[in-house]
Amino acid sequence: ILPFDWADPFDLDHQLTDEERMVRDTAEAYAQDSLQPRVTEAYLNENFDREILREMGSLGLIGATIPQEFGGAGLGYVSYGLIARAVERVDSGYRSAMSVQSSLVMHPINAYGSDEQRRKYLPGLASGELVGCFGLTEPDAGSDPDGMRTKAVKTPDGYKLSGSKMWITNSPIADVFVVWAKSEAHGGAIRGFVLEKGMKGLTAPKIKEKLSLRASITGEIVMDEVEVGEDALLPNVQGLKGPFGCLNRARYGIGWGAMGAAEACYAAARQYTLDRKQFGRPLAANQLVQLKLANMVTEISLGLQAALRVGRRMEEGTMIPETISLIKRNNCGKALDIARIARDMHGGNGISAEFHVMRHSANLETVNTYEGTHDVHALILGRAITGIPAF
Ligand code: TGC
Ligand code: FAD
Repeated sequence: ILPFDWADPFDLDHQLTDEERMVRDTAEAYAQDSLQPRVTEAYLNENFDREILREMGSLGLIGATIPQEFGGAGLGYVSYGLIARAVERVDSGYRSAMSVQSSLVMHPINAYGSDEQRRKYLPGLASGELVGCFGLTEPDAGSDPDGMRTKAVKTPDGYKLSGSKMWITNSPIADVFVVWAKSEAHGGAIRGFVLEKGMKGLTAPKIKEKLSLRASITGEIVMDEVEVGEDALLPNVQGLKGPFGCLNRARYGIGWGAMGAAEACYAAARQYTLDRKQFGRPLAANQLVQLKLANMVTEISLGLQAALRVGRRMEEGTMIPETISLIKRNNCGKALDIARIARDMHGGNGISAEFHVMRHSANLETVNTYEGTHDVHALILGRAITGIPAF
């Protein structure tokens, strides 16, 4: 009989290819050696170090699935998921920076852009020389992006964009802005545009005093009659399926990433309760404590297997979007529960930055909300189950 591995009960390791294991090891070494030592200071001071994107770029951790001819690593979706998991084991905010750049900025330019747009932006985004952001959400249109007010009005040689986007990861430091607007010239359909820092009328003020995801920078995008040429339009997609095609990939990565944060909390709770003694024996000797650890390892193992399954289907070209909602919703919800319980298991120490669990718990409040809230993904699944949209 083989022994139970508390850190990998279903032997995920052996379900990966050699290449995937190599990517995972690179991402984990970088995350633990370079990100972990600076995360507490970054979180407490609400400071995202922009160099992190250059560092990730130099290791091939950005745009993992983008073809090599445009600077990407040309890897599969499981590799992308493993990067998200390794980075989010340290902090959800660092994974955010990576996944926005890869899935929400590079993917639309690669999938919906012209060859010139691909050549102009993708190599710089892959290396981390350029920072990208993705503007879909607005102050009055979050769960319902179809309610957006941002408009693109046709001009003789391009478009004029007006409107504002809210809660946009990376926007205050972004060089490249992928924004979605209703275009009058296309019958009011939602179209994607690539804007650049410094354009007249374009500003991106920082949103301060977040109590979650503090190591990630978040802002608005304000467009006051920003004039762009025809070359700013993403030519190959129209309608909400444009942004949703990007969200499929980012949500999938979050399915892996949230499990990374949960694994960090589970490992910390296990070690803490083995080390700490109360009533003359380790906390881990109590049934209530073991129940909590058993629940954690169960949810993490199942969540990782589900994420792996969805990733393999993405690689085969047989992905079903609702299965992404399933893992995004469940893995985020379970990770949040695990982080809150791990915080409790650390007692008073659990509220200290030194023990990391409360930072993960606070971060996962955002992760459970962005890219479609927990309940919105339930409604997406509900529609698929019943055929009735209940939004
Ligand atoms: P609906 O009628 O369902 O669809 C409109 C069109 O889109 C197509 N479609 C999809 N295409 C690809 N993938 C998917 N998953 C798709 N889902 C829908 C659909 O076929 C249709 O195409 P067509 O050709 O017929 O026009 O649209 P709806 O308005 O009824 O959708 C409702 C709902 C709730 C599902 C949707 O609005 C939704 O998902 N809301 C959540 C919004 C959201 O997730 N926002 C995320 C903002 S970005 C972000 O949070 C980044 S955080 C980044 C970080 O820091 O990590
Ligand atoms: P609302 O849509 O107003 O929802 C409020 C509550 O109502 C939620 O509980 C929701 O589940 C519930 N609700 C809504 N509709 C229904 C319904 N029909 N039935 C039942 N309940 C419902 N967006 C971007 O475009 N780009 C980014 O880079 C980005 N980064 C983000 C970073 C951070 C730190 C945060 C916090 C958000 C980010 N977002 C980004 C925005 C994010 O996607 C939205 O916050 C999210 O989609 C929810 O929208 P909302 O905040 O407007 O909430």
